[in-house]
Amino acid sequence: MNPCRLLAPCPRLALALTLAALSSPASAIFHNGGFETGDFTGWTLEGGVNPGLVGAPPFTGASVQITPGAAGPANVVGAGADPRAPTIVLPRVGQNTARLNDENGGALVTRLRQVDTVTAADIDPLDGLPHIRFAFAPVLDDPSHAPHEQPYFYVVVRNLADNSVLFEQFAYSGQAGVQFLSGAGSWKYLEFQDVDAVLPATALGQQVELTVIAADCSLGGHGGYVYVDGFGSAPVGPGGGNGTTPTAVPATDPLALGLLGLITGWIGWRAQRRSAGNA
Ligand SMILES: [Ca+2]
Ligand SMILES: [Ca+2]
Repeated sequence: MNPCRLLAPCPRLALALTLAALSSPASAIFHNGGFETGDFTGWTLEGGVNPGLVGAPPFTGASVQITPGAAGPANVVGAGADPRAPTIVLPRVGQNTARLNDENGGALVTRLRQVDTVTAADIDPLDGLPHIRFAFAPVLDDPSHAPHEQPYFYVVVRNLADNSVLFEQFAYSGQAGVQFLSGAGSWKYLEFQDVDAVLPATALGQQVELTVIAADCSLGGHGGYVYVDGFGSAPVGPGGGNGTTPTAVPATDPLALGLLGLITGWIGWRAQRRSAGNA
């Protein structure tokens, strides 16, 4: 909303900049984190072929192998139903949600990546620490292959300064302990899961790399994909899609709200003084 319509007389430039800094999540982490451009602007799409995971469960990022190749399938979707995952509601937030990989086989891997810097705008005032938040919903065929051959989903946030893992999550289709829902046929899925990764205070000012991977089964006959949305430091917002707008952390900051009240009060006081002076 244009602050000039909220605050009359129109605020001075400095005031406008202050308000923008307090209320805008634009400087928060990840460009186009909600895919609201309708495409993958700001992101790098890569991929290749899945030769299978290395080692035995529990798998980690070290288990992931990708034979280099063309970027895997990916698209941005709006409102609609998923025939393989009937209770998933799309889009997750805003008007668009990304879908990495697809229902077809081919042992393809889709990898989505973005590097960005953690700033003070990513600090959640509730705990004073930077956060990375997003929502994901994997939809994976479950052909009951060996675990290392199953379709899988993997997300990791690394600190590029020392390559340390700040957060990672891995699940292969049918993995024990993961509460998969039964979809159409042999498909398994999760409804949207909200992730809130708390970063250490030392991450401030450092570059982090977010990577999301969705892989078909390594034998070539079965597909899998993952919906992702709402990448940023702010809470992803209420579910259900339908144009829901993400909630910005700074907007709920009591300090910001208090300052906004003070500024609004000051403008009202000046307007009163002016009209009193003109009378
Ligand atoms: Ca979105
Ligand atoms: Ca596929």
